[in-house]
Amino acid sequence: VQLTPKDFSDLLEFSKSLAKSAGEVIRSGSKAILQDGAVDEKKNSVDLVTEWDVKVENLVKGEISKTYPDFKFIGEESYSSGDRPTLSDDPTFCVDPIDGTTNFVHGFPFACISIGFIYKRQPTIGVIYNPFLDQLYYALKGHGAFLEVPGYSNPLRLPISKARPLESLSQALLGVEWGSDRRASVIQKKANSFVRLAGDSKEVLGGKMVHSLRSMGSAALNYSTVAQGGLDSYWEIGCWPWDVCAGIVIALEAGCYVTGSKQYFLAHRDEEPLDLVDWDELLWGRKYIVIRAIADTATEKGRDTQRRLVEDFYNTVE
Ligand code: 2AM
Ligand code: CA
Ligand code: CA
Ligand code: CA
Repeated sequence: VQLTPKDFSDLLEFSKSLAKSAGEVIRSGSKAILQDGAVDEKKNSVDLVTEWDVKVENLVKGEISKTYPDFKFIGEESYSSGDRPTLSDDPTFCVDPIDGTTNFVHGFPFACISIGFIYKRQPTIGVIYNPFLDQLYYALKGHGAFLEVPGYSNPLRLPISKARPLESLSQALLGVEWGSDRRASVIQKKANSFVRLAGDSKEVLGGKMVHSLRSMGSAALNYSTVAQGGLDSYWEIGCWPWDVCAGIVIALEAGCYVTGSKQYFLAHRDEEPLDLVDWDELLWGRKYIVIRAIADTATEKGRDTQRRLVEDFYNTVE
């Protein structure tokens, strides 16, 4: 399928409006759930899924198949129920109906719908909508990343904050998550990494420590917050394509670096041509670092610093 620039801007508008209507459902679901508390435990007591995850996914999937009947669909709940298309050259939507289900269940206002669109294997459109804060993040490859937020009549271009150069991880406010795999051995390893990042261990970061760690409870919102400039980096193990697809586009368009699980494998919109990036690896590798680019990505020295930051990361975390 050959798509034109007009098709892409239509797809972006379609995805934004779909995210808004899905957001309405998420908000009414939250109201209902906080009143009568209907929650299923999926694999264990922390892997929650609600009837709303499924409802929202069905709504989104239905609207997509009405408007774009030939496009493929990857979604968390469809995947869970055995509908598992592999990545191909076909135009493909990649959707998490509710990212941050635990927050959604608790009424902690950081949950969102994440709609990614993949074209020729490459994440191309990203829309992330937090209906509790009415924040709509979106990006189309090659056209920048934006945030629509109450109080501003025009979309804000990301990053919002004038980035101070990040020269060491020790200057970072860093997003991390506990995840849903709570086997003691897994959590111990994560906690060790948190200690190495946040503590003054002599052997890492030259005895320095990151400014602090934050857990927002939503992978997609971690990505969009790094893109915005509110976090300097987000490190995660275990995410799925629907957690990161939209976020990857938004972060890249905001000038961030994104890495997959292969050491030092970096994607940045102004460096290696993005069609050389191993997108299967980036989407399915399950290990991610997204990091705000330092100010001078235009220079080789700046890019070296950037690589060193990522290297520091790999040397610090387990
Ligand atoms: P969910 O709310 O859609 O389940 C919380 O740590 C964040 O990680 C959420 O975005 C959550 O998505 C996502 N997540 C879910 N399962 C995960 C896993 N096994 N490993 C890492 N992150 C996961
Ligand atoms: Ca889930
Ligand atoms: Ca998710
Ligand atoms: Ca989800």
